[in-house]
Amino acid sequence: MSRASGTASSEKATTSRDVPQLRPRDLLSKDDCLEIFKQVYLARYFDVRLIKEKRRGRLKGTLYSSHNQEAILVGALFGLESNDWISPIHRDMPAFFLKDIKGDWRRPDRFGMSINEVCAQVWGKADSPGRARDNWSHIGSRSKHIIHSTSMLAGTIPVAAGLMYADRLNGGNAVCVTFNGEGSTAQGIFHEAINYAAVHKLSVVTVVENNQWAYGTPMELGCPTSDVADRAKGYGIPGFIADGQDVFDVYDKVMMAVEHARKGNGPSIVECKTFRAYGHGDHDDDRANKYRPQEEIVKGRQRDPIGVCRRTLMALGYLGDDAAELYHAEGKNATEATNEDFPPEVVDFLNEGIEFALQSPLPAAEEAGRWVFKEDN
Ligand SMILES: Cc1ncc(C[n+]2csc(CCOP(=O)(O)OP(=O)(O)O)c2C)c(N)n1
Ligand SMILES: [Mg+2]
Repeated sequence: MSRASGTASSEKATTSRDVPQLRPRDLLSKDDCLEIFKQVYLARYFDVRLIKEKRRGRLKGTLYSSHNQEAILVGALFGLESNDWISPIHRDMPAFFLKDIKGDWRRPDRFGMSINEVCAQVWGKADSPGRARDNWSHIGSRSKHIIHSTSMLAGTIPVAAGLMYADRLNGGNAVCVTFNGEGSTAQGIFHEAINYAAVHKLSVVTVVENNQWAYGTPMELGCPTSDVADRAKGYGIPGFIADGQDVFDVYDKVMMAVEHARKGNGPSIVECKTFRAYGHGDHDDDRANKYRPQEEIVKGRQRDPIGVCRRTLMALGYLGDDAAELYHAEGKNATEATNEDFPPEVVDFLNEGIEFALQSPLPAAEEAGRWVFKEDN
């Protein structure tokens, strides 16, 4: 497969377990499917809006865009049980609020972070989960079942393995979905952790967001096989390949992996083929336009996850022509998209989070020395 194509067909799954006749998506209701569509818009709007906020001078820090990769986050998270665990990393910022979001985005008791918490974190404010010690994805929450993200690529997979071992010993039946880039699959800890999980049949689903680039390194210089999922054979576990532009294909493959784990059969790898829309971070945008051929960028972004999802819903009869034409975010960058290109509830939801972050104070200076040593509170 060419690097820029960013697609994969269901038939290419390298697992011995074929796609069942009744796919997991076939059990989704019309409301579920429309909710999934709205969540894809939400993840896109988060990205577009933060880029705009930074350009307007209202936000500092590096942005790691998940533009063009939203279907992976939404598709992988939608079918999880509330108390399942996840471990997002730098390119998965929306995952922190998409977890357990279901149909009620503002439910206070859900197992995911609120949009207020996530925005306060992005803005580095006192009300952020990380209490402004760091910004972006360096957060986690034991109570919300989100493993703390660190910069060490693949570093959360062994944590997930340990966690799932503990969960089993405690009589639980949770699954942990870890998110990783294809670059992280070259790390020693990736192999060690998945091997351990395979030997002990731990419920760890390793989602690999194969966006073809690890910073400035193309896939073929970091991975000797064209499909990361092929590595699963070496651990004796299933390796699924999903079309990362198609939220329903991601949903199917992740749910098959989750089901496999839930039955006590252990871990899987789910490789989602996609393409990184921008630079590694926004500091890298200009360079990425030089080290990646223009044709590759155009091709890799051709199948916008919003458009792929829209067409599926139209084919199912869940979206009529008028409804399908309402919002035009598809294919647009932050410079081109406006609020009118997104459903109003998506815009309102993020507005609330941003307002909260802007009014949240900067942390007090004394905060810096707290929690270095054990404290009572
Ligand atoms: C162990 C380790 N080595 C190197 C880095 C530096 N680094 C940060 S992100 C990155 C590229 C990651 O690429 P990939 O895993 O494909 O994820 P993507 O950014 O494409 O989503 C690198 C090399 C790191 N954070 N950790
Ligand atoms: Mg990558």
